[in-house]
Parts: sequence; structure tokens; C-alpha cells
Amino acid sequence: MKKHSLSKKLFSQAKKVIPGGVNSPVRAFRAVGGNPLFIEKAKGSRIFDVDGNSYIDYVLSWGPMILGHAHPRVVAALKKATEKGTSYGAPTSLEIELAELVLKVYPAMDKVRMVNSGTEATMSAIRVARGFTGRDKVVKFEGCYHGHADGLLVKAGSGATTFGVPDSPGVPKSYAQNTITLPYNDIPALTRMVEKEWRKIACVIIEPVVGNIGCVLPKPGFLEALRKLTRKHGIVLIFDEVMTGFRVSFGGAQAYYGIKPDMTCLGKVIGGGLPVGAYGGKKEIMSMVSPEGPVYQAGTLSGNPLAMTAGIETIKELLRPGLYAAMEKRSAMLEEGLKDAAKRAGAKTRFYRAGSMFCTYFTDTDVRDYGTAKKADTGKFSRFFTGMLERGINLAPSQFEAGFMSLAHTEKDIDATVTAAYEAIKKI
Ligand code: KE4
Repeated sequence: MKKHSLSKKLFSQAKKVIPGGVNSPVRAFRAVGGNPLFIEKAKGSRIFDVDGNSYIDYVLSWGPMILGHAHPRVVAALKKATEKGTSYGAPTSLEIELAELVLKVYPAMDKVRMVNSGTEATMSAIRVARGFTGRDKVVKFEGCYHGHADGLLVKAGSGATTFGVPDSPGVPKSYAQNTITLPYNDIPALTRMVEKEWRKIACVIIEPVVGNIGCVLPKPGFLEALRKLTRKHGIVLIFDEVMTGFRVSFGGAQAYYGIKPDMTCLGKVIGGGLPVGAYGGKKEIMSMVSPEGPVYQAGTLSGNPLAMTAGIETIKELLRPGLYAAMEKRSAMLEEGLKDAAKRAGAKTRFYRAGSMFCTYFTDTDVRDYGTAKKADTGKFSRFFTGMLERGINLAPSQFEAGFMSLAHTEKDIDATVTAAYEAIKKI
């Protein structure tokens, strides 16, 4: 049994000064029981807790650490950048460099604005879509999580689902009234709603692959139908690629599925582990954004030089030939291994993957939306999670989250993960 005495001590200290002892709810292990690990450091595919235990890490800071932790190229660049100051509140060439890189990889966008989180990106994109169309309503899908902006905490996923508050207290009814939620992958429901309400709908925002109820894939034709319907009625289609960007493929889900959204939100990977979010779109939409246009959006640390540096180095590293092929190979190896381990251990599971994001559900039902995801056996997942942690494997502490692969994970790491999974599943 691993020792966790210092993590336990720190957690009780943290709870005295921070709500729930954490700065983001899913970190508190509430869904899986036990105390959260307090982390000392991380390197490559591994993360080390304050009690000296080490784990192969598939959380990767919830997606950003696609190169692996503390990549030498990123660390060296950050050290140099820090010596030049940490923030100026004035434009720098770094912001142009990251914007140009992002626009090259996401050609559906003509312009992009940097912010500090995925929440800011989606919140701002929706404001711009409302400003551009003059309409108020927003369509989202049950279980999709787009950050914690008021109007989006309606039937939301991720921690909101984990803690059973998909419609959070504190969100005024008047906000929620402008949010229409539909079942994911349900084309008839989508068509009925849009054909009826399109005159009031400013935008549809979607996770093109849902990473916040585990991992749910769009069924064939769903994204195409969404694109066609929104184009027909002048509704802004926003792809929330905060998680899927650079993850499902280098060009995100939009490249993978060949759909051109009107706006895209990014985050996580483009900050290389530092706080960065971004939203962008066609020039006629983005010309609405202040100071070019009338829709206001601002941020003291937007385009922060350290965050830009980490993002630039991460994306430049990802541009190197063959990296995505290598990541695909390892992700496929993990998929095969985990499926086989569950079968050998005699457990009913479903495994879904899009590029290097994935999820194992403890269920014998195909998972294709919020309703079917919620049928998973969260008790079994919790025992699996704890068993994997005890065997040195760090998974997301909730059935309703995705796992991530990095370029630092070796075949040895994957073999160890599969062995641990067989033993952990056997025990639950
Ligand atoms: P942030 O505000 O947390 O940077 O991004 C919000 C967000 C927006 N859109 C998508 C598709 C997202 O997945 C997220 C954030 N993802 C969660 C993980 N499910 C972040 C982890 C957390 O809340 O601590």
C-alpha cells in the first residue's frame, strides 16, 4: 500500500483556506473517495506526489501536457522568457507568433483572440456570436461542458455532472432561459428545435467529440447535419475544441471530421500548461470584437508572454514530422490493451477513443450521449480508479472525464498500465 500521509496532512490544511481544499472541484477526488494526491513534481509521462510515490499520468493536467510534463524545450524557453519579465500589459511579437501558428493549423479561423482559460474563450465567443447575429439564444448539448460561464452551466458535464449540479445554483433563471439544451447525437431533435426557433438562435456550441461525460463520439452524419442546419439559418456554429484541439488530431476535430465551424474555441494544449484560452473565427465575425468592433472583451493577462512562449514551443514541437503517428500508435496500443484486459478480467466495459483522448466506461450499454453515459457503474469505476492509483497509474478521478496520452508515454508505460488494469478490474 502506498503511503499518503503528507498528502492527507496538506489536504486538511488546504480545506481550512480553500473551498473543498482545491482550486478546481474535480481535483478533490469526491467522485472516487479518498484524499487527493498533492503533487510535488512531474516529468515526461510521470507525476510524483509529496509522499514520494510516482505514477504514470493519463490526466496530463486535463489535456495540456501533450508533450509530457516539463518538456526540456518548453522549460528552457520559459526560463529565458522569465528573465525578460513576466507580463507587460502591452502587445508583444509572441502574440503574433502564436496567433499565426494557430491560424495555420485551424484555417477555418481568419482571426483569433487570446484569453486566459477555456471558460473565457467560450463565454467570449458566445457574446460575439450574439453581437454578430443580434439574436439571444444559445444551443448546447446535454453533458457537454464549456467551462463555468453562467449561461453554460445548464445540463453541463465534467465536474458539474460528477457533483450532480449540471444546473448550478447561482445561475439566474433569466440566464438559463436563453440556453436551449438538446440530446447529443439526436439529429431529429436538433432539426425540430432549429427549424422552429432559428430566428432567436445566435449560436450552437458543441464539443465535436465530447470529453466531459467521459469520451463520446459524434455518430456519422451528426456534425454534418449540424453544419448544414446552422448555415441554412445564419446561426453561428462554435466548435469548442478546448479539449479536442491538437488532441483528436493536429487540426482538432474539425480537421478529423472535415467540418468548418464559424468559430473555434481552443485552450489547454495551446498554453503548454500555462493559462491560455483562445477564440476565433471568420473575419466578418471577429471584426465585431473590440477595439475593432463594438463587442467588448478584455483581460489583464491575455497574451501573457510566458504563456505565449509555452504555447509556441509546444505547437512548434508538435509540428515535427511523425509525432502524431507515434501518438496514434501508442493510443491504439493502450486501447487494445485495456479492452483485452477488461475482457480477460471478465468485466463489461465500453472503451471509446478519438485520437489521443479516451475513456473506459463500466457499462454494457453503448455510450452515445449523456443519458447512456450516466448508466455507467460509477461505483465500479471508483474501485477501478483506486486500484489503478495503488498500482501507480493516475487516471482522471471521475467516470465522466476523458484520459489523455502524451508523446512521453513509452510502450513500457503502456504495458505496465495494461497489467495494472487487468489486476485492478479483476479485484472490483
Ligand atoms: P477552463 O476554463 O477549465 O480552462 O476550460 C473550460 C473547458 C471548456 N471546454 C471544454 C471542452 C473543456 O473540457 C473545458 C475544461 N475541461 C475540464 C476537464 N473536463 C477542466 C478540468 C477542471 O475543471 O478542473
